[in-house]
Amino acid sequence: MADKIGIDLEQSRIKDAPASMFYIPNFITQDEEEYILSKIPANQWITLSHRRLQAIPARLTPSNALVASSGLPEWLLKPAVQRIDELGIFQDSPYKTANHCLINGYLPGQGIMPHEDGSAYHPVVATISLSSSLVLDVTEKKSNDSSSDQDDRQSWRIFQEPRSLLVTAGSAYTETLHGIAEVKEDIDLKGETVANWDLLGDRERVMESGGNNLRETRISLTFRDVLKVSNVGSKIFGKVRG
Ligand SMILES: O=C(O)CCC(=O)C(=O)O
Repeated sequence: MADKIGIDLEQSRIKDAPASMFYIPNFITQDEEEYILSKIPANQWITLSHRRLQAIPARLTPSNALVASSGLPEWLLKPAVQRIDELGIFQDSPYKTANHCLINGYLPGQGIMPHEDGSAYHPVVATISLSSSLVLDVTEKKSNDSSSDQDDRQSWRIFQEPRSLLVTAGSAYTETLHGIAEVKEDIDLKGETVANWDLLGDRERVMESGGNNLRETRISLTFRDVLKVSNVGSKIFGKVRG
C-alpha cells in the first residue's frame, strides 16, 4: 500500500510514527469546515458516556455489514471524500473510495479508549478534524517482551489540528491501538514529544501557548471502506463486489 502512495502524500508521512501514517494540515478550508459543520444532522447523535457519535450512512450490523438505502451524502462527498480519493489511499480497497463515515464529537475532557478499528474495514482510515485540536495517542499492540511485567510498548503522540487530515494505514492500522485521553488540556507539546511536529500547520500557536493546547469541542470525521456491503434496494454502491 505504501509503495503505491503518490509523491505528495509521501511528503506528508509522519516519519517518527509506525508505517504508514500521514498528516496533512489545512486539508480543507475554513469555509469548507463551516459548511460541513452546518450539515451534520443535529438530531442524529448517539450519546455515549464519553463522547457522542453518528454513523453515516448507517451503523454496521452485528456481523459488520453496511446495510443502507443510500450512500454518503453530498456534503461529505464534496469536498471531503473527493479530495481524499485524489490521494489514492483507497485505490486498493474494494470500493476504491470511502463508503462510511463515523462522526465523533468530544467535549473538553472527553475521549476514546485505546482500540483498534478491526477487520470490518479495509485497513485505511482517513480522519478529518474539525473545530479544535487534540492529541491522538498511538500505542503498539504487543509488548516486545511478553515475559516482562513492565509495559515497554512504544507509543506516539499525534497532534491533530482543525481542518487537518490524518491517514492511518499499513502496520499503523493493524499493529497499533489509538485513543484520546480524557483531558481538558494537552500538555508538553513540542518537537520531542509530538510525532508529527514538523508537519503541523501552526506550530507557533502551540509554542505561544507554552506547548499546551486547551481543548474545545472537537468533531472528527473518520472515513473508511466497509468490506461487507449490502446493496439491497440501493443504486448507490455502484461497484458491487463478487
Ligand atoms: O476522533 C478520532 O480522531 C478518533 C476516532 C476513532 O478512534 C474511531 O472512530 O475509531
